[in-house]
Order: sequence, then structure tokens, then C-alpha cells
Amino acid sequence: MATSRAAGQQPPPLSEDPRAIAQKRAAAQTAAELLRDHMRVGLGTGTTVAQLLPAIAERGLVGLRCAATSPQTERAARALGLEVRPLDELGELDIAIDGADQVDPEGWLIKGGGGAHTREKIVASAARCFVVICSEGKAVPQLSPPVPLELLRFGVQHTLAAIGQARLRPAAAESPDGGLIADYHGPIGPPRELAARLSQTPGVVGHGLFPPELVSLIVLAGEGGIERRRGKKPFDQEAGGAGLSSSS
Ligand code: DER
Repeated sequence: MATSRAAGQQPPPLSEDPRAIAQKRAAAQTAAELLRDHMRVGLGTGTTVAQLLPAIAERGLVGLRCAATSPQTERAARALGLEVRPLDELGELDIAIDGADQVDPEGWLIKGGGGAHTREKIVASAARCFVVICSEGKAVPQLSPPVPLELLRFGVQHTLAAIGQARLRPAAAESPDGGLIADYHGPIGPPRELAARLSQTPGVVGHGLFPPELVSLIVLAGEGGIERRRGKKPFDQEAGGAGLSSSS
């Protein structure tokens, strides 16, 4: 019998390259430096965010209130002493920070390898400023499948057929909100067109294509240091915008 696995609880790769781990840590530390006392902070999900949480906790900031995108992140943040509140209680967030699976040169992202992309997109949208943290291997010349999906359970076979070239993840992966996690494996083409098609398909709760308009800053850590790429969403000075002018 297939077991159910909640989003955000995907185990890290067994033998992740130590260089990639160090790069994720470097990107996470750079982003943690953007935070200030009393900020309302959105926390993403995944192995890069797992590096971010201790980096935030170590800053010892006063009055930080966080909204988490998964139960996994919520538990890990609380264990480090960070205050986690329901998103609706916090109103507009000052900043949200999250990882990504792929970043293209235009600033489009694919997210949702861990299945938390619906909540992650809501939290990114709720923030004045959305910062993406990645190891350099996430930067790609062109997005490639799969594109993660969250689907309504009702009529899911019809939804999969309407999307085409999509299938449910094994082990009945589901989101904390009861959605079924699937992936689209067909060609991507222009991301905006695919994003619109997926959004318009009945039964699709969310998809993992994030447009550049949602992204303020991408922090890519590589062997040569930190590269900062601007997205199309404004980067708020109060959320550490001054840090953008520093060289990579
Ligand atoms: O699942 C997700 O959306 C994650 O944020 C993903 O995009 C990045 O995961 P990683 O930090 O484990 O590589």
C-alpha cells in the first residue's frame, strides 16, 4: 500500500556534494544578513532553507516573527527559537527567503521539488521583497522539466489528462493542505505560456513556475563567491537593500 508523505518532508539527497552544501550555506548566510529587528519574515522549504534557519537564529535579532511554508520548516524554526506565526496573523511580510530548483537567466524559477510550492508562492507574494538563495548549480541556461504541481484530489485523473504528460508523484505525496503533488514532464517552451496554461486548468491548485515579477533578488553562491541577480519585484531598502550595492 502506498504511504502518504507530506510536502516539505522530502529527505535530502544521500550523498549531496559538500561543495553544494557549502554554497547553500553561503547563500543562506548572505540572505540572513538582510534581516533587521522586528521584521516579519517568510521562510521557504528545503535543504537551502535548512541552512538559512540557523543563520537567522545566530543573528539574535529582536522581535522577528516568521511565517513558515511547511510543517517541516515550522518545526525546525521553532526548535531554533524563532517565533513562527500563522501567515494571516502577520499581514504583509517584509521579506521572504526560499530556495529554488532552477533559475533561468530571465529570473524565472522552478520550485516545488519538495512539494511546498503552493504555500511558497503565497508567502513569496505576501512579502514586499522575495529573496531566492541557491547554490550555483541551480542556475540553468533554460528551464527543463519536471514542473511540480499541486492538484485537487477531486477528479485528479481528469486534471492530469487535461494537463498532459503529467503524473502523480510516487508514495502519494500530498501537501499539508490535502492537495496531491504531481509533476508535468512535457516541454516547457516559453515559461509564461506554460504558467498561464497550468493556472487556467481546472483542478490545478498551484504550479512551480515562479515569474521574475515575483522575485526581488537571487543570491547564487559559487566557487567564485556570491552573485546577486535582480528580479523584477522591487527590492526594499528597509529589507537590506543597501547590501545590493556590495560587490560579489
Ligand atoms: O521545494 C521547493 O520549492 C524548494 O524550495 C526547492 O525549490 C529548493 O529546494 P532545495 O533548497 O532543497 O534545493
